[in-house]
Amino acid sequence: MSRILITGAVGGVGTILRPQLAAPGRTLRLLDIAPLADLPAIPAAAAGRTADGEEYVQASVTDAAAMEKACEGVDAIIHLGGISVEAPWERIHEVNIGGTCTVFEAARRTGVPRVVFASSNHVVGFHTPDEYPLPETVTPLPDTYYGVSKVAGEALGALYAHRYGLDVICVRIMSCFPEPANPRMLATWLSPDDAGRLFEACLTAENPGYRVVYGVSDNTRGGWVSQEGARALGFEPRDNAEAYASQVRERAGEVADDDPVLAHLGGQFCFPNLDADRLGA
Ligand code: 15L
Repeated sequence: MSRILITGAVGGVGTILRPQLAAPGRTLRLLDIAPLADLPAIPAAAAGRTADGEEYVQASVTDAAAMEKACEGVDAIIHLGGISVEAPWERIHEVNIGGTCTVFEAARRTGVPRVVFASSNHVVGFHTPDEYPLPETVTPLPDTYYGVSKVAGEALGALYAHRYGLDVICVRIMSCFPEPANPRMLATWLSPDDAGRLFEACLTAENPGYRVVYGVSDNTRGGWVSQEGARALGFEPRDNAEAYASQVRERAGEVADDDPVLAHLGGQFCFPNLDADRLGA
């Protein structure tokens, strides 16, 4: 019997991973600040894949006592919880950096041996196409406060791995959505099934120690980042966003090679008008 704690389970990636990671003999302990009523129903396409049990904990990743309690009896944590886009610094600092530190500390105190941290491509957002494919070891160039928080999360993971011996895998997720939603995602899409395979590899790889990997499908227009780190964990991507190319073209039209959205890996997150203190202005 294994028990996996998933923080941010009600969010987009949590909703994708939940049916993917369900398996006989496994309990998913789902944690989110949202009430249980907000937990989406398992999609029909995933019917038949069920965990032996699901448990629900309503708590914030910033609540140290609640996180320690949520970690009891847990074999691994998938830490997705936090703000998933740009936001004012105070919020990013409290929830993404503070919350991630709280999660690692709760894991250490309760003896959870493995944490899989949902990092992001926005850690390296300001890198440019002439540098592709970016290796896992490339210098971080975050494109937002959000990206900075993911750099901090990876650094916290390194600290907890090297100082306390936790296995920590940081997955720089490219674009994990049910389908590619725009032309950029024809290069950056991580399909739900590939996300399931990748996170399963992160949960089961033997003695990974500290790793940073990119999470992306085998997209024809990809090649922006190295797949070596993920493959070394045993992940084999099988999906390709190209299957959705005509659908995306119909919706969004063609995107020229010199479109600003393709100028940097982080796409729109690199646009000068994305000012965290004027969001929605
Ligand atoms: C992310 O890290 C975000 O959480 C998500 O909303 C997308 O913007 C994704 O990156 C992406 O770059 O497509």
